[in-house]
Amino acid sequence: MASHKLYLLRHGEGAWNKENRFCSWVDQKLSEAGVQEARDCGLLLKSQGCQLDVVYTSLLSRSAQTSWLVAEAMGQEWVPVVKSWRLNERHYGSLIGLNRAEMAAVHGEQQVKVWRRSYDVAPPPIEPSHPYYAEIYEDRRYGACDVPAGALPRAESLKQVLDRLLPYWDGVVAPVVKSGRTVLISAHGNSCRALLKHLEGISDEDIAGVTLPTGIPVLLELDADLRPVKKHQLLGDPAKVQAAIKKVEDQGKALPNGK
Ligand code: DG2
Repeated sequence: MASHKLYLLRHGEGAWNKENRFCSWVDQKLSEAGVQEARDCGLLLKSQGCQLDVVYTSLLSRSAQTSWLVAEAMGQEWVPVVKSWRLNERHYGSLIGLNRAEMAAVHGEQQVKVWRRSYDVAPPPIEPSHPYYAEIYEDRRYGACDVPAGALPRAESLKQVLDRLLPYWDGVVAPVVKSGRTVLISAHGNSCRALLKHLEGISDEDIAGVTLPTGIPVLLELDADLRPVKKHQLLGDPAKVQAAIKKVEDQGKALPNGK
């Protein structure tokens, strides 16, 4: 029997989601549409009677901003929000800032799919000469992490995301869920996919087929030992959810204008 509800959420559309660029650890804000997605998500959760106790987010503005907008739309602004780099998006290494469709035109759609959705292949690491290297590693938010700055990732596979996320899940979030409190994790496409893979025991192969669109909440119903009692559900109008999934999948296609 389900005793715990856990909500996972990929933030609303960010400025670089809109431009179809790998955003990853670059701190882009929500687009106008992303702000609306976050508000709509809050209204949807409110209409379902969701009462949050704690929200966890990454250190990236787009997930934090989403958590505020969701809580505001729910009339639950008082709910504590806790942040960790361990919920950050997957580190896309040297791909950061590049346009997916242009990458598909140059390297092929299959290669882009491997970079985006394979479980254990990491993209090439970011080098100090990369245009966004200094912006990421000189940012003071990463000076106060539970690992030294030099140990932060330079590129990650989904497996490596799970490896750095699991201690946070096991040590911080899971005990709160087990205690009966309702948790929202407002994070990113791949940090949510990694956690979903772990909680549902999704195989290395099958996780490639799991796509999480922006602003669509994912409900997981868990038993007392935090084992899922049924498959996760993407909440909201099914046609809208399917269209949003297709949009994310199509981002890796080699369109001439990269849009
Ligand atoms: C996207 C994920 O992460 O990109 O880093 O650009 O969830 O922060 O928008 P998010 C990014 P894909 O894995 O879908 O290519």
